[in-house]
Amino acid sequence: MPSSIKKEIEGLRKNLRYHAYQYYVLDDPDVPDAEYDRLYKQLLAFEETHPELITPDSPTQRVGSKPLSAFGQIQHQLPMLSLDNVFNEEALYAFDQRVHDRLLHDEAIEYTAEPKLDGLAISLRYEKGVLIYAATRGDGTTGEDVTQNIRTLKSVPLMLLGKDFPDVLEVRGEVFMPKAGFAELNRQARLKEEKEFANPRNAAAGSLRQLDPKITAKRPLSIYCYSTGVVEGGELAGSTQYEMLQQLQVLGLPVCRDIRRVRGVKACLSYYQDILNRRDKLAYDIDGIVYKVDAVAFQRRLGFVARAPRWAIAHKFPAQEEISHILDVDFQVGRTGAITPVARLAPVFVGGVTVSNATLHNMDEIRRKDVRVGDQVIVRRAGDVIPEVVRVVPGSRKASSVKIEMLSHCPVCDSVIEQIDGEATARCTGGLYCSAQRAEAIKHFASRKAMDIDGLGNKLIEQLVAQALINTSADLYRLTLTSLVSLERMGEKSAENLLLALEQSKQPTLAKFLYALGIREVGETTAMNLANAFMSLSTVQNAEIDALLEVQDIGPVVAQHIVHFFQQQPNLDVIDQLQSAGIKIKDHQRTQLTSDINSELSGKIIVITGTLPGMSRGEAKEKLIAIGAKVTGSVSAKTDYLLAGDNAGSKLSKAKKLGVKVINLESMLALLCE
Ligand code: D41
Repeated sequence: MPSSIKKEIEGLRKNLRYHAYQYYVLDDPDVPDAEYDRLYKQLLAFEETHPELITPDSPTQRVGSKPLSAFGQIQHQLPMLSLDNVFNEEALYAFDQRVHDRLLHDEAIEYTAEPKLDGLAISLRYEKGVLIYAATRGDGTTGEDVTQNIRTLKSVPLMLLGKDFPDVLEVRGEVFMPKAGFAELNRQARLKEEKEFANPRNAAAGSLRQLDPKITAKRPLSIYCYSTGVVEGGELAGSTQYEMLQQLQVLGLPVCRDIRRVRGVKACLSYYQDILNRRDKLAYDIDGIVYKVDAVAFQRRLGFVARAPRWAIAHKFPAQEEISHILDVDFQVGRTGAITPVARLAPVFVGGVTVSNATLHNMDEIRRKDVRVGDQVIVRRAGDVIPEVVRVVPGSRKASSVKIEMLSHCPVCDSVIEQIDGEATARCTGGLYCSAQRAEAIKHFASRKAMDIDGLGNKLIEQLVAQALINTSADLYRLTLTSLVSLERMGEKSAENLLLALEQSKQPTLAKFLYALGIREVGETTAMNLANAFMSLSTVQNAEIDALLEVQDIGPVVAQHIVHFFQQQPNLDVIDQLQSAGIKIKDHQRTQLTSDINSELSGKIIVITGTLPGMSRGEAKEKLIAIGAKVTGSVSAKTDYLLAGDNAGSKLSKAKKLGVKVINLESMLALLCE
């Protein structure tokens, strides 16, 4: 019965479109991936037996069969405009002033503030709800026909949802490659010894420019829509940019979720700062913010100059990549002896600060990138990440450039440097004989997430080690006022404060103490898991490999590092000395055993925000992790609870918007015990 089969097929397609929408546009899937795959396979099977019922808008028809020999050209019926830029606050205020002046409007202007994605502008044309073509921006007037490739993006609807759309709807947006997909693509390229892409933007451009859509289909491309072009035979509901975006989303088109409506320049700037602070954590690369006058009526009155609207402006972030050249290479010795080659650079302003050192990571990376002293290089500083040398500027190599070789002996203690087969890292074999390793170990011991010794900064530790006032972390607790004030730039008051901070650090939790020891590969979480599993320092110390392997997230390598650490006599001596100096590890709470606990919050995904009354966020996090909850940084549809304190801001509003349960500290503590 073909007509019932036709119905079945149409039902499946409708279902698949709906699930793709939930997944790609709303980021809120309501069925597991396996269920989607099952429906998809079912549709494939039907279409195989009834090829006459296949339509181009079927979810199975995203990848066309034939590679093109060249891209056709498409004339944009309405030009794709460009955006003017500003690079600082003054210029943004001037833009806002021009808007006020032209509109003869006194009150603060409403803007839609959008992250400015670093991708490629694209125009999608839908006729009667069906995707007809997709074209690149090109010169704004004529672009390339990339329909075959755009159809392979699962987030681009081949058919609009619902019935409420104009006969002709052109949608403009940015095609981009999310950072995670980019990293994975480059990882694959490395494995296959193929050329890597320089950045997500180039990767997106390269992927879209494939003549064979099968290749594009394998690339993790996404799209966010931000505007419309031609609209004929009907209109989009709403009278503002913000409402237009909401309407696009209702029609099934992906819109960036971080877009906000703000009022006045001050609010624009705080949005800018907020996004800049979160830049590293965003799933996509951006190079600034776009502000658009929200009211369409105002947009019409403002109009255009040359090729750019007077009602929109891009506020660029400081560049994260700049060019400098390598003056020299030093080798730094880390806590575990790892030797890191560091490039000394001609100072360059990048990512908002002046950078004169950048890591070269290790010798494998130096060989892979073929970096030499004297080369011009791209330096990258993204957020709080250590600045790195990304690559050599092609064609910049001078005859005078010098190859970089690994040292045979430690630059600090002269011990032999060895490189274990299969490991990228070379290490100084000096162990605690090496003063650099000692200093790094003490820095780690004193750091905030470890013993949290206030006022004991890295420079001070280096000074103390250089003057042989301390050799190990235990020596810290033998420092006296007299020895401290003998140091350069150390006043009596600071010395007293430091001694007080040392005194106050004497009762760490087991997890913090284990972390502070600096065992290789034992980070905060592993330390917490160890504490939960073994309850006391001596049991961790005496644990055998098999017992360690039972602990959550501990594999053979980490287990071996732990056993090895506690076999070294110098390490045991330091632990003894710390205990004699008065370090007393707090009793570990029996109830914290993750597997035993059955709290309402166990296994839940929780975000913490605001100021909690009488407890730091770190402490609250520890308590939650201890009962097996997962604490994450940002609110999404997957978040189970938001623990909100005073002055909670954007996370709270997002949680409310998404319907995430919001609890305060009191109810969290109550739920912990349930
Ligand atoms: O995220 C972007 N890259 C972005 C680009 C955005 N969020 N909005 C944009 N809005 C426009 C106007 C105001 C002209 C519709 C844009 C662009 N244009 C744009 N992208 C490339 C050239 C222009």
